Amino acid sequence: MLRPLDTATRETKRLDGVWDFRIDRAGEGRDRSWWQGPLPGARPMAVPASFNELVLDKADRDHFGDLWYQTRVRVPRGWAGQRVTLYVESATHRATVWADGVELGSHEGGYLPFELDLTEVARPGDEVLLTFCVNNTLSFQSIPPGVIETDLAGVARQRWFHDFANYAGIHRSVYLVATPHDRIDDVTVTTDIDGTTGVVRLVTATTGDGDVRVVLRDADGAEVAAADGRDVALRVPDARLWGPGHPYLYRATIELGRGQELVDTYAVTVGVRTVAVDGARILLNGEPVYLTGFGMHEDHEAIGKGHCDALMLRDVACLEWINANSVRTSHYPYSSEFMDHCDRAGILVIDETPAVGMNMSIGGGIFGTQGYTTFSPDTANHETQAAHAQVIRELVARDKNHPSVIVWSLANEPESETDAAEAYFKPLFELARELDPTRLVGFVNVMTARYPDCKVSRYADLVMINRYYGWYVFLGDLAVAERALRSELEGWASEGKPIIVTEYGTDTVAGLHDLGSGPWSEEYQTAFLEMSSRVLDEVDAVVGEHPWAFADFQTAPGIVRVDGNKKGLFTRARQPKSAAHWLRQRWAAKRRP
Ligand code: GCB
Repeated sequence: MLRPLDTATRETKRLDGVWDFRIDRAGEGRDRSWWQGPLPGARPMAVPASFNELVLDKADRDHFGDLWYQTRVRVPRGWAGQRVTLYVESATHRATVWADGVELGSHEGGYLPFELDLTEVARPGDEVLLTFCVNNTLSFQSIPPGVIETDLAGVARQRWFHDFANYAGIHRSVYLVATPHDRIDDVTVTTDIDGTTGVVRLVTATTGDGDVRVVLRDADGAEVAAADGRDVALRVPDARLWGPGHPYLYRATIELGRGQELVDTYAVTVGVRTVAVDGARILLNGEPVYLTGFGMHEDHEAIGKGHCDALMLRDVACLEWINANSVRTSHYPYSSEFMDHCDRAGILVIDETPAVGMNMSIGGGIFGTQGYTTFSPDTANHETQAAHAQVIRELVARDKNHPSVIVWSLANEPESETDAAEAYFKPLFELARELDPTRLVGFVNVMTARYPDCKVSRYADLVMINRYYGWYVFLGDLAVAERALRSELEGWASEGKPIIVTEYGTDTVAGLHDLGSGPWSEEYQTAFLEMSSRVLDEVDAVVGEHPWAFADFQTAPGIVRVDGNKKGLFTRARQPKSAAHWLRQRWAAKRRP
């Protein structure tokens, strides 16, 4: 499946805007076949956006179950004879779609795209009525997991275990796409470096026969290499490499032809770079790299997890201002626009699946048993593992051509100290490596599976750990926290793998100042970062630091969450807290050769 793109043989029409919407409080829409005509009782809803932020009634906002979306769209009349599809970038957490009452299909998983064929239904020049039934419930068989429980008052409630709001809706763009019936179906780019020559391998899958021609052009549009075939290795003498500070992008055009006829054409950007592990170092283009940056969230006031180019660029501007060279897409795949930007800007990405909250000793970021066993026939089981494998497949399929992606993160803070966890994760590591042998594979280890108790990290190419010494543990006692952090990092370092500390931080209320540097104050956040940074600098195996988090974000209500999680270095409105200025200086120094 290829992303929508306008080319000489392809056209796209973006369907974003105000759609009709209805929250199915009574769960009646499926029985009443709401896809068969105009949605009864509809109200307006923005696409893309999280519906939760645009409805003010609490019961609506917290609704779990079905959400109905509908729009009427005219299929361009010039599309006759083409294959017409609907490409949905994100419907959280699953959706079924109808066109003029005909069911097109369904997709499970809220953060990755899917494509449905509506060639048979769409009549070029006519309108078609599109109806989406989006469903936002979480269960132990979904990724991420959740459970519906009945409270003391007998009311059913959706519970989830991850520490961010369970925003839902159509979160990214929806496209109508016209492609030829015989077409380019998939393109896989991998790159290597041979002396000063870049080697770009391009594997093209097509439906229908024909000849494939690949042309690689530099950033000025000049042809630098070309070859014929479905599996070609292009050699680029004196290649300009891709990396932070020099995000040079080539562009490959792929043409499927028959004689003089151009059957289909598609294009992808190409960054020539290699990534490898050498002992306890990560090598980018053969040189050691040190990651500065954050785990983030797609999270903004009023639109929740809805994608917005302007807000994305504001995030990116903050990343540049603070001298970050990397991010982790905690805790789910981010929009393709964001991934494109990371390619353009030279930001390294740890690309994470939505597998977060698979640990029944933590809930919403807080340690404490959740009343379930993580891995069992009734909780995370074979079905969950199959859903997890599927998101890994879909993530790699979507993001495999982004030079910015250097690590696949299979999960955030799952249970990893038990035999059951090992049995669950081992095949997932094997799958990820089989799908993509060119990148590093890891997962993010939690504090309850400290060194040397973890049984999953042995399958990873690198160690990624979240540690809260000085916050959840040893709150307010940074001297003891420092000893504990050092001792644990030294333990992990003895494994001989590179370590990235993917989370460490303190909740910090912007504007709260304290001469005594007490917890929650801006002074404490800075003191905590000074302490942690001192330790990270002492341990050679540490090759990356991602303080938690980039910005404050919304969570479920909780007794340690005041209008959300406040561990941001930036506020939710993307203004720096004092510690951000300190970090900016530190990272400026790290950038110097
Ligand atoms: C974690 C989680 C993250 C939470 C954070 C916290 O370990 O990975 O999702 O938001 O802790 O602030 O508690």
